[in-house]
Amino acid sequence: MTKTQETELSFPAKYRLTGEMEGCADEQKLELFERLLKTREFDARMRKLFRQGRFEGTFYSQIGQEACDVVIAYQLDQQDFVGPSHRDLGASTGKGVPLKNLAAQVYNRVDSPDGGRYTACHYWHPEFWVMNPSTSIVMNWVAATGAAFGYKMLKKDNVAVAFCGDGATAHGDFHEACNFAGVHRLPIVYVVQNNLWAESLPVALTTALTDLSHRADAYGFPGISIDGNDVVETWNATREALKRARSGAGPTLIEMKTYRWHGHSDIDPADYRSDDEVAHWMERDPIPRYEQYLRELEVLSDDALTDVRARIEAEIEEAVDFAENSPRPAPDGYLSHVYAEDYPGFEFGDRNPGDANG
Ligand SMILES: Cc1ncc(C[n+]2csc(CCOP(=O)(O)OP(=O)(O)O)c2C)c(N)n1
Ligand SMILES: [Mg+2]
Repeated sequence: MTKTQETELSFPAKYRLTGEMEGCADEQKLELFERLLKTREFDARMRKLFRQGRFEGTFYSQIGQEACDVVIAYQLDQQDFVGPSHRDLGASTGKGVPLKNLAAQVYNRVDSPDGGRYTACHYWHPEFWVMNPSTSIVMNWVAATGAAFGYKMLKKDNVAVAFCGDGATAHGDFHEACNFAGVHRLPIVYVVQNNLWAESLPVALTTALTDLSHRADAYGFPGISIDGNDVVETWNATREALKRARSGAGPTLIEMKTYRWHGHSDIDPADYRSDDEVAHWMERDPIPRYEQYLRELEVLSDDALTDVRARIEAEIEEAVDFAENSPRPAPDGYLSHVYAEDYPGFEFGDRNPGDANG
């Protein structure tokens, strides 16, 4: 595993991207590339900062899987609901959440949308309609399904998108959410990121299925399996599923085959995997494949790439600075957002438990 985080254009010819990205203008193709690269670079920077001891806890790297959530999130309207899980930085960056809010979340500082209360990488932002991921995995599917039900009852043409991993598909909440969405033909797209592992548990011990898209068969809506490291295929499949949801035709489940390059979180050396397996997936890195595709289309030039990299670098610097200068949450704020009213036996003092930052 000697490859650096930098994207490299050398990859086997069989992974070259071809075909049209339906309904995607050149400016959108380029903006999507910028969001993908920004997600990669921000993640790589946070991993370095964690190793330098600049923030506590851990970090859940998404490197290798970015296309799975950036591509669909990029296509959403502001008021479409997003239910991310613990490895879904791209669900926020794809939708345009500023990096400074995300950095403050990683650092657990008061300027994070959660006021510094939650665990690392549980990225969210209320103004962008990205929900706070749930600690109990795949609860976000139940919440996103509820949001989709709300959109339907209110006759809005918004959609919801929920993300999870392969391991989460064995959990009861996954099945209850799918069942309800199938019965009510809800406007929702479910994305399963099959990265072959749930912590150290291989997918073969989670399910006897080869393609997790077959999970949808039990709930009466379509399921498809795609290469989640192929931006073109991911764009077309998610675009179609979003169209289907918005038109009232109901849910779609998309299994995206992908891989996380690093451990479950950054305290996991991931020595349960073989070097060959990791190398095999690094060759299928989604970002250089897409970069090459854009170069062949003459949508991306060397000069444009220099500008993109400079903008990303500046936003990351600003975000790190913002997080490092944001205060830690005050200790006496720990009970805020827990009780609607003062609870007998607890002393809130003059602090209003409803205050955002305690
Ligand atoms: C209900 C529940 N069980 C266990 C955990 C601990 N846990 C957090 S992430 C995770 C692995 C999830 O694997 P997967 O769904 O494949 O997602 P990935 O981490 O691979 O992205 C586990 C076991 C949890 N948070 N919630
Ligand atoms: Mg997994």
